[in-house]
Amino acid sequence: MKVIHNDLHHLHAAEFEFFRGDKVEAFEKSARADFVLRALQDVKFGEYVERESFPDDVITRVHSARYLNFIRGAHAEYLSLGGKGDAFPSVWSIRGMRSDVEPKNFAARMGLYSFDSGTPLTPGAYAGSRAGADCALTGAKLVAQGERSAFVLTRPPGHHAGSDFFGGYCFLNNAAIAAQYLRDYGASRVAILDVDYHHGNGTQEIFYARDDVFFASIHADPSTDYPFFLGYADEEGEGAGRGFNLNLPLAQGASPESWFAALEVAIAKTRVFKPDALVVSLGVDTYEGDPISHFKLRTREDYPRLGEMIAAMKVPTLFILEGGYAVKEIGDNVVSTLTGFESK
Ligand code: SP5
Ligand code: ZN
Repeated sequence: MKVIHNDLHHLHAAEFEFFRGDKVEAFEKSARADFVLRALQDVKFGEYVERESFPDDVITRVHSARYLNFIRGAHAEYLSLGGKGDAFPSVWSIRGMRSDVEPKNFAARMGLYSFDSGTPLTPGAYAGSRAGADCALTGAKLVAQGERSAFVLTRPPGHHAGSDFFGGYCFLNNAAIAAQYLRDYGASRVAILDVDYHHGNGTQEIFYARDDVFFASIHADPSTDYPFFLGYADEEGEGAGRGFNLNLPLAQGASPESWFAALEVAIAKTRVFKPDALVVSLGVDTYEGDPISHFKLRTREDYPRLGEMIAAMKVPTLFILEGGYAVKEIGDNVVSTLTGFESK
């Protein structure tokens, strides 16, 4: 399998995040990607392909130009205003307030373009994320040109970032950007399967009204888990997109058996859609030892089976790394999934 590694991911490295008002150690650590890389190398998995640079107009197929312009210059602007360290939002535009007008005030724009205070805007957040998007596009291009599969080893993750907002450790939605590229370069229908513990609210928002990109997600019940305000089973898409969004929320503590039963449903519905290409938002925060999540998937028993079940769809597949915060085990969980895929 081709592997595209984001060589610039370490430009984004937060020390702290906010959790319920407390400053806590950041969970989305730069070591995450290093452990995945080492685990791949330990078993000599994959052929490495260099990141190619793509122009901004590929990114603005998914993110608004207004948002991209903001996020590109946001940290420098923060510093120029006397800010120190990482920037965090503190005020948000909520229901009944304006989001069409972009305020002059920096804090106001931080709030306009975000939905939580747990996503530190570091000095390198944009550069690291933009390189990650290029890696996702490099992978999408390989798949569009006929590769059976590729793996994008990147961070920060992407699936919580929407058309014009960051959050959930995500700034640019790699999976959405890759899916759109596949649509623009040959695929008539693209499916996105999101197996991260958290609902991929950004991806859902981006494709909610569309019938050419099917989004299926297995995740913790939003009534108890982040991102809380999206991810319920009754969200089926809107307009032309009705029927092309599938949410399969599960209770905290869900067993591997119930998780795989949900995966069977997601895969069955994806097959009916007959995608020309598949993008997998591969979060391994479903792992039993994850420090912020509450599912129970196991390294040797479950992740290979996930890979095998995806392979059985026989659709060209692009895997993109999302969450997974058990830093020491993240590599084994990813390798187990990808080797499971390759075994079929
Ligand atoms: C991509 C991804 O997996 N994003 C997840 C964002 C989750 N943000 C909320 C984190 C809440 C941390 N809870 C800490 C509990 C420690 N006991
Ligand atoms: Zn997650």
